[in-house]
Amino acid sequence: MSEMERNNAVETEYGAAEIQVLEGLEAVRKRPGMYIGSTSASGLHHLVYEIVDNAIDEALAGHCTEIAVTINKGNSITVQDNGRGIPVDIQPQTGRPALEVVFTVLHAGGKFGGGGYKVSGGLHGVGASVVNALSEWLTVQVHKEGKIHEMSFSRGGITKEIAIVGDTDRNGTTVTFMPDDQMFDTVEYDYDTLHDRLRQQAFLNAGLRISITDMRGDEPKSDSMCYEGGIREYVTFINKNKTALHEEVIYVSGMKGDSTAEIALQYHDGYNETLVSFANDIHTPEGGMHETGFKAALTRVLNSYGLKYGMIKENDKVTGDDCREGITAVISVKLTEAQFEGQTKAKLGNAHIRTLVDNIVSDQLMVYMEEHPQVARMILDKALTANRAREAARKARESIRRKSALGGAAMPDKLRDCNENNPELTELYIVEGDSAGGSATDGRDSRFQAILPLWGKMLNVERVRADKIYGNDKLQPVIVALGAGLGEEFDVNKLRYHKVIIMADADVDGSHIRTLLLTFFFRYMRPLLEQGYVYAAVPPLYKLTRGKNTRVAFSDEERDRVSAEMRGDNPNAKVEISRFKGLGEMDPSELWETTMDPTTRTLKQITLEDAIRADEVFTVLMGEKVEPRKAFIEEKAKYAVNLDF
Ligand code: 28F
Repeated sequence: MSEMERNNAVETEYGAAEIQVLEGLEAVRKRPGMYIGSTSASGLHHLVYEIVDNAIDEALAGHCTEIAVTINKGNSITVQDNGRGIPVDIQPQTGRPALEVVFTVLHAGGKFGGGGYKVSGGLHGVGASVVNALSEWLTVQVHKEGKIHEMSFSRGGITKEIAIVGDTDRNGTTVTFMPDDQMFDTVEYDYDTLHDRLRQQAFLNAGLRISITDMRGDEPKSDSMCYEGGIREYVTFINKNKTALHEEVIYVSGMKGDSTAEIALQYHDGYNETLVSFANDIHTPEGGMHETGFKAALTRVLNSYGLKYGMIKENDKVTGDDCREGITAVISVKLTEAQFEGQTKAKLGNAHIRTLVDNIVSDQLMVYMEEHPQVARMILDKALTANRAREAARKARESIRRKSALGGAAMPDKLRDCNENNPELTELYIVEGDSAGGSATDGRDSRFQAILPLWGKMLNVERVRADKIYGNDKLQPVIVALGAGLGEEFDVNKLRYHKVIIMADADVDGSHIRTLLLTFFFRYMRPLLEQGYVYAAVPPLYKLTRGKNTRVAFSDEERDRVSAEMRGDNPNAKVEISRFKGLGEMDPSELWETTMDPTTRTLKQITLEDAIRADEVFTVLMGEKVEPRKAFIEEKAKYAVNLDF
């Protein structure tokens, strides 16, 4: 081959590879949801998690001890690790620097596109190209073997080839990217969202230090997290505002083949079950085989311990729910080729993990209980009490059921129902206060919109047993109107409305009601949230009037923009601006036009994460412990309205 021929060959080959790369990343830009779940705030935050995950993989490989995340002014993100640095040498397969390949070649098996999932440790660089494709610009710096290597991209394309830009005495990788505002609904990062998720990753990777800094405000905000105790400390953290029944967190762990499992748990004096599970550091809110194995073993161990020491009789066993009343448990498993199933691909399907977790808990929890008889007795007492309460609750439910069977359609008095019967077409507005309820009833489209007004302070769900909640006069109408029961009997197929819309003012009281309802749904009707049936109505904040012309605005920015629009070319025109003090102040037609008309309203879908946050807020605000409540209120008082979801 002549030199020219060789050059041509190389050029064609390189051209083909380049085209493939562009096609790959173009696919990401065409259908971003396939790769990052959505283009809403959740997808935006996902970009950070993808980059951080790669740094965590380097930590799992044993080469990185610190990861620092910075939200820069202008909303770009920097992630830095002190690992080995992504290799920069030419890869024989591609003829390109490994660093370039990591950021430009789409790796097979996207998280959300089905197919395989990455396995922790070993698949470095997965997702980096996706982040690159969705960034207006991205720069990566690698400190390695004394040199700083740098490369830059824009929307997936190379803007600066790899080059040495300086000397260094450390190793590591730093990635800075600006999310592409052409791809996302919003490009504003939320500190608390990133902070929560990074803290979770710090708990799951014992000893790894993860820090977060927000440089956007006048004062930088930051936190540095490192937990030597790993998931044990996670349990302590979840229970921090609860009263634990035993001081020490119980911890068991084991491995088989390539798989490992660890479980930490502690009981508290409340009645709710908090089970948080992960597979390969990925949260599995839908549960799966690891949770199934845990539950089965826990129930078996408590019953056999109880039988052995005469606390339980053969025909009087405690149920799984009894055993989990007031438990906080974190389960973390690691395995190769994790199968994620279910509606949101958040349920672990690998059956051998059930056996692994079951065996670990059966063996080690039994030993623990034998060695700690006082703790064991306390747990057994708790399960036995739960068992008696459950029996009482069942009887109470049956009596209510009988009453409603006799009374015919036993819908709540306050409910203004709609005409349509098909739940797929109907909406229930849960409205704060009687006067707003009146406006909503007059303003609604009664063909498909039902109104349920709630008023006054609701009960403290945290400290009340399930049987009490059922009979509560504030929540009972919600339960009855939704028609799907609650707790272990909740059946989403019986739901009478497929949109459950919470409509409350944008003030502290409104935020309170939202928090209560979300906490209630989270604890007693979780599938409602998991399957996306719950929404918050978004009422406007301002009304603008110029002559006969009126408009509304949902934020200060919109108010200013609309006001300018209404003035048009006439700088002297007077636009009157008034603030809506509350929903009750709007007349029915205003409420319909701004907040209820499906063609013009804004609804905010409530996620499980929103509800988990509400549950935390609720625990602190309503819990028995006075100190954390005081601290919380002092810290958050200035943000009271931000408690909105
Ligand atoms: C801020 C984000 O992405 N850190 C990373 C490494 C280290 C290696 C690696 C990454 C090589 C060719 C795949 C180094 N030395 N932080 C990060 N640190 N990727 S990503 O290798 C990637 C492979 O393609 C690394 C030896 N082996 C691996």
